[in-house]
Amino acid sequence: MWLFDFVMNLLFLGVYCICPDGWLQYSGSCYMFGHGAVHFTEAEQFCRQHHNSHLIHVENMAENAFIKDRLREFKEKAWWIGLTDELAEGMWQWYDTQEIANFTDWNPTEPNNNGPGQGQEDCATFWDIFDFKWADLPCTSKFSPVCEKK
Ligand SMILES: [Ca+2]
Ligand SMILES: [Ca+2]
Ligand SMILES: [Ca+2]
Repeated sequence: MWLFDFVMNLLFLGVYCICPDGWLQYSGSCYMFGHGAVHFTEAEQFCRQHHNSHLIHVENMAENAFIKDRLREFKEKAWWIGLTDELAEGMWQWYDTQEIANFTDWNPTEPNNNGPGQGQEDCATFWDIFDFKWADLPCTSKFSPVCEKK
């Protein structure tokens, strides 16, 4: 009986407790919401320093909806997504794998590469004014990171 409990505990830990303290688990990934406003590259750096994660790579509608629901609980106005067209204008690539984005959730007016008076916009965000649909904004803007660890 003792052995049975021991094995069950190991299984439980293995299945349910794979995320570090303070991280949120969803469908095979762990997420952490950074609450400091930093540039895009600093945001990616922040994630790498925290359990070697990356800025979020949104694979599908379910993951996107799950994260947007969480973001609505916070006061921050915009959050970095690990998606950029810095290498080639209009070609949106995931920062962790360089893959071209398949699923996206741009607001209908975005990406426009053209914020008022802000010049080029090469980095993607969840933006509260669009109910956290995505918008491109200048990579030098300061927002909070959403980190994802597989
Ligand atoms: Ca993901
Ligand atoms: Ca751009
Ligand atoms: Ca824009």
